[in-house]
Parts: sequence; C-alpha cells; structure tokens
Amino acid sequence: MSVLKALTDAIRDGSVEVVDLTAPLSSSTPIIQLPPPFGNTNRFALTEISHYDERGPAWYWNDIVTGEHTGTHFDAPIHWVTGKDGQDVAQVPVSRLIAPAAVLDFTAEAAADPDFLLEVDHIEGWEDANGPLPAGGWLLFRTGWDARSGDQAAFLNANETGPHTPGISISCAAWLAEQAPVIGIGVETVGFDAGAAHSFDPPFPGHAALLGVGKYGLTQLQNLARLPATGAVVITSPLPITGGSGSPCRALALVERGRG
Ligand code: 23J
Ligand code: MN
Repeated sequence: MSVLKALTDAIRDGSVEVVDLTAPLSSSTPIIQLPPPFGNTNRFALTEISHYDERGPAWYWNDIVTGEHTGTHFDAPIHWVTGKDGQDVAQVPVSRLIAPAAVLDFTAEAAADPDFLLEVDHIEGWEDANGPLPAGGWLLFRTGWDARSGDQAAFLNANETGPHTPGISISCAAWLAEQAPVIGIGVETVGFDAGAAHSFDPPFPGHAALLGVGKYGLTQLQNLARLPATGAVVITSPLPITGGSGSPCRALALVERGRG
C-alpha cells in the first residue's frame, strides 16, 4: 500500500491519532511582556465586519489583530539579530513543517523550580534512555506549563524580579545550535528562553544561538503530555507572512496508538 494511503487509513481508523498542540487564540491568550523601554506585542483580537446584519445580511466575518508572536507560534531565524540574514517565516522550507519530535519531560523539575534550566546533561541522560534526538526534528521541552495557559499571571509567573518560567541554559543553547541534529525547540511557555533570560549574558541565549544558526522555535504548545517520548510527527503551519519574523500557527502531532 502507498505510504499516504496507509497514513490516511490509519488516521480514519484511529490507529494514528492527531493531537492538537495549539492553544486557542482569543483576546485572553497570554502574550509575552517585555520590560520598558522595549516594545510589546498585540493581543489577539477580532473586529467584526458583519454578522448576518445590515453590513452583510447572509455572512459573518471578522478582521483579526495579532502579533506574529502571539499564542502558539513559530519563530523564524530573522526574529533575532543573530539570524538577520537568515530565513523569514515565508522562506522556511515547507519540508521542515513536517518533522519528527522527541519529547523531554521535565514537569517535575519545573514544578519544583520555575526557573529550571534544561542542560546538555539532561538531554544526554534522555538520549541514554531513548536514543538520539531526531535528525531534522524537534526537541519538545515539556514542563507542565500548559496547565497555566488559561491565566496570563500564572503563565508569566512574574514577581518583583521579573518572570520565572523554565528554559534552557546558555551552554545548552549553544549545544542545541551547534551540536544537536534538531531543527529547533518547542516549548509550552511564552518563549523558548527562560523567563529570567533577559538578564542572562547574552540575553535570551536560546534565541541568539538557535535562530543565529537558522534553527526555529515553537512556543506555547499544549498537550505534549499526550505524546510519546519518541515517534511523534509534528506538523506546523506558520502563515507565509512576507518578511515576517514568525507567525501564529496550528501545531499538530501524529501519534501511533497501540505501538511502541
Ligand atoms: C522578543 C524578545 C524576547 C523574546 C521574544 C520576543 C519571544 O519569546 C518570542 O516570542 O520570540 S524571549
Ligand atoms: Mn516568538
């Protein structure tokens, strides 16, 4: 049987499950908040054009307002100054948008320490148990943070010293950029650097390192708990915004059920 026929049959009969990794987009979707003097992104919003009324008797439609980096979204290399000569979001090869995923679960560590940082040692420990990270795939960093996504304050977890959310260490960022076979990292938090990464040296080392080598970020994922450690396939669909630095996207995972 053809691979695609087998795949669509498996989706229809449920032996391949489609898991939605996307946060709902609404005016309450959490957004990152950078401190002054930095600019900030827009919340998602709908503006009604007509609703079966005099403005359009048989049709309902809206304009949308959104940041490129609002909700579940894809970070393109040109988002960061280190990647300024790299791809914009419309230039990301579509073959990169369907890729295998490794899921590394550090929920317990992040619950114990909201500033938990993923280190190379953690990844190598995971590889000892699960095999190498997938070439051309994603490292999905599970932290349990998706449980907070209905509440912006809990999601950003800020106090007088700023936001406290898990992320990756400076050395791990460099390793992921230069040594790891993955095309990017996906996270459940509002950005793939730690909440405290504004004061790391360099600031936001994950963005600087990964986007600087042409890798990608995926942010504000949910339902990673429903994925196996290995074997899932992630499909992302950033809009081809010409010159764009990123895009809200639908992120889906294909998961084989009843198989290891
Ligand atoms: C701008 C500045 C810093 C960060 C971010 C955006 C993001 O997290 C993002 O959405 O790319 S850390
Ligand atoms: Mn982003």
